[in-house]
Amino acid sequence: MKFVDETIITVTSGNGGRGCTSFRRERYIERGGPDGGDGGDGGDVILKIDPSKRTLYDYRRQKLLKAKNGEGGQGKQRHGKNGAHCIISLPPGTIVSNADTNEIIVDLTHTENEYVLMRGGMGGRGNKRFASATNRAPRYSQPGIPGVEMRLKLELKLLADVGLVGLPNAGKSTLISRMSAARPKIADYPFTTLTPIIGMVEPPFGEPFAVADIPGLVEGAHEGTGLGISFLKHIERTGILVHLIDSSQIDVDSPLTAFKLINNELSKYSQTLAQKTQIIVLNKIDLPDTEKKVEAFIAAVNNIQVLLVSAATGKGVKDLIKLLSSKLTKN
Ligand SMILES: Nc1nc2c(ncn2[C@@H]2O[C@H](COP(=O)(O)OP(=O)(O)OP(=O)(O)O)[C@@H](O)[C@H]2O)c(=O)[nH]1
Ligand SMILES: [Mg+2]
Repeated sequence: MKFVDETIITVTSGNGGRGCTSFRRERYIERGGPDGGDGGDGGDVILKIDPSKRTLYDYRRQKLLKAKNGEGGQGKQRHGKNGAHCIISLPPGTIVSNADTNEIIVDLTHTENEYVLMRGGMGGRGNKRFASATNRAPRYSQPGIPGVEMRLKLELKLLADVGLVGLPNAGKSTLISRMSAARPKIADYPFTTLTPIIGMVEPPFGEPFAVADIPGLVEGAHEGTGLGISFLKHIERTGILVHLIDSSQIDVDSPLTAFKLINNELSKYSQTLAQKTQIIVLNKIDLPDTEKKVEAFIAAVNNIQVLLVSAATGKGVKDLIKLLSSKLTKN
């Protein structure tokens, strides 16, 4: 199972500017020679790896990207300005192909951090360049060469940045549907989620990030009980785990039972998972009688930060998104 972010964009390199036809016109100088300058070159389309990017999100919105045209040449041999390049910053791992032929152009994991995809059109030559012994006053210059348009397919295998873990029914799928546009199945029976789902979360500031919702974990998950083990590997490479707990199910006499059970499964599966940054989130705080249970839990984990949310009403979810975003940026 892989999660793929994919989008198609259209890129265009800049047109070359026109060469200029012009003659020197100055007082006291009769029949001044040709002095038309060359047009500027059109801008290139350049692909660049930007390690701070994690998704192709920007290019879902902005699908037309164009380099600037070169400016025309002018009299007095003035060269037209070259057009600005169009620089497309992409996250590491992006595979770029020709959307019409599906041919892979470049895999941005295996390349230098900059790749010139298309050169801009060359500027045309001004008439000055055509002057020769036999034609001292050429009355022509070249037009610039037009830029080229191309449709590109961008593909990125997404690695989730955040993994949601918890018992079945904790509300993981409800939470991901609150945080992102993902619409997993939600129901009041355990094991509703059967395959991992990924959702893109857009924080108010900063880069979007990917959250993975996996099936609920149960005791013995590391040995394959429940849907268990095959899904834990999907969250092994995430930066952060959100450990979600149904606050209405907390037993005040032994508030950490569910929390410990899950952590035990994680550490039996792999130390990498066990040692990940974990954000503890108590869910369903909209339900009656959760206050005492929440208090008991907080007292039992002393000093560890605990967030309170209701995935159902959305309460606390913004704060969770902000916290995750800031932790990911620091990583
Ligand atoms: N009252 C209340 N109910 C919630 C909240 N979050 C989830 N639920 C309910 O809890 C039940 C389980 O929610 P899911 O999101 O399917 O739980 P899950 O953790 O994804 O469960 P599995 O996929 O089986 O592991 C559903 O009936 C949800 O409507 C909440 O904040 N408040
Ligand atoms: Mg679910």
